[in-house]
Amino acid sequence: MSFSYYTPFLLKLAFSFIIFGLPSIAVSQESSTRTDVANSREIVVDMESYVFSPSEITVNVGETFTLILHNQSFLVPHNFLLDDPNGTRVLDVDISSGDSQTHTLTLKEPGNYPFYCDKQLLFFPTHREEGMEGRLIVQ
Ligand SMILES: [Cu+2]
Repeated sequence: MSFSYYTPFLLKLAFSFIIFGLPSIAVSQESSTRTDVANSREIVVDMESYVFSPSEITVNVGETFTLILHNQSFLVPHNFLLDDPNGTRVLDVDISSGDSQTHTLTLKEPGNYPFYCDKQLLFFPTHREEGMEGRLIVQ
């Protein structure tokens, strides 16, 4: 392992500081109501560079479920963009590194809902292009 092995990562790290600054204590935006959360199925989604796990989630039409989105990255901010089968944005959540957010949803239209992270650092590919995408199947 030479220094050059780490160079791309160190460059990204340096750019991260320049673009995003040091990780701040994020103000978490909880959009869900507590009564919904108490009764809904919880689905944990881990966000890393550059993958969602799980990357495929299946829910039932009309089911109320809660997404618990964890950004596991040490420095990299991610987002969780969810579109409906027609391409209309359903959820747009920014999650800074180490943070997590909870969102409760009820989807009434069956189909495939793609989700992805479109963050991008300068000229690097978007996180989605790096493989950070998945799909929510409503059946
Ligand atoms: Cu990302």
